[in-house]
Amino acid sequence: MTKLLLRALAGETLPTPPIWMMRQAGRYLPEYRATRAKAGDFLSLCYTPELAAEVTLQPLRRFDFDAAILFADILLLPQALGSELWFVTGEGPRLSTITTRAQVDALKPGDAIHERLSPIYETIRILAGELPKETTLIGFAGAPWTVATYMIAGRGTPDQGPAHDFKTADRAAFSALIDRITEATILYLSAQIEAGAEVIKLFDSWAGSLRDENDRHEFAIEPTRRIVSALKTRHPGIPVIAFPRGLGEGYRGFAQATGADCVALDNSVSPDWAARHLQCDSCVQGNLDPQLLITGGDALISEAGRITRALRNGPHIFNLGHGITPDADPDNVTRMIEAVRGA
Ligand code: 1CP
Repeated sequence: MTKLLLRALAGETLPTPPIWMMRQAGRYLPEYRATRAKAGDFLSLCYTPELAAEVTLQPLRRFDFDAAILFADILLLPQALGSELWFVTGEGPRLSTITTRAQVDALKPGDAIHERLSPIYETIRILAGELPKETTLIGFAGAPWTVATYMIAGRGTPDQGPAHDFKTADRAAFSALIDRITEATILYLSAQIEAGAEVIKLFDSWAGSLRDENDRHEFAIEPTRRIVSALKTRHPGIPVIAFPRGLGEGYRGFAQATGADCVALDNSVSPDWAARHLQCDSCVQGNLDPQLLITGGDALISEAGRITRALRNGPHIFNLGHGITPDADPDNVTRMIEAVRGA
């Protein structure tokens, strides 16, 4: 196995960690903005395979990354299940809301998703043919809890309040929604792997708001475990990176409980803590504060070096604690990579 990212995910400790960045294809790159303008809007960009493949490849032409992440969005799956989805310029995504059991039951069956999502599989096929041989292709989906928060509220919410309210008002209906998303996610990710994705990442961006232990077990850990287990049964050896953002101490044991090969860290936990408590169980990815790619300077160099050194005695993938922001300076990405490789 020669690809560095796959070696780290298999548990190997490497002299320098593989590097990629969350949202590495995005608005901080002028070439991304140009291609998005050509597509017309964000969803057309996601659903036009040639253009989605083009923006996936753009950051690799500038930066020496070890991985490419499919360009798509976690909200395409709800759309394929029957939610309406649109983007409001300057504000973000909007979906039709789910507030009743009848609406959960009216969602399309999991195997109906492929019709709408087939352009995503085509993007992956294009990428699999075009990526340099040392670059790993990452496919992804949202984890069921995070996807459910958007399907229920119809938008991003600061405290995921509407999803918590639905869970309290009708736990059976809420569980049914989580099950529907879980089943569809398994089919979606299997199709991504069949098209050529070599690693899967599950984004549970709002896992941290599941503060009750039973809720966390039932709606963050268990759906992730089911997805990982089903993917590994269908596609033995497929590595999975889990990103249960905001779990803090709860990151401990997450890889073992879910079967994930790697946990991705936000920037709320320290790399020294992660080296002590997480690297014994799995590979660790993260956790540079994306703010440092705006501000740059010595703080960026020293923090990138500190993370790299703290995690050097176990399997590690260098990444950010969350996505790079539109106001980041691309030159700071180059400096970050140099700092990691020189640490
Ligand atoms: O204007 C634009 O060009 C749209 C900005 C944008 C981009 C570049 C959105 C809208 N999605 C994406 C791409 C995207 N989203 C990727 C592509 C691969 C890459 O990383 O380069 C990925 C993996 C995602 C995942 C995603 N979408 C998450 C999970 C990760 C995270 O950021 O926490 C979430 C929560 C979304 C929903 C979403 N899509 C877009 C926005 C602005 C949001 C957040 C909405 C909100 O919470 O209010």
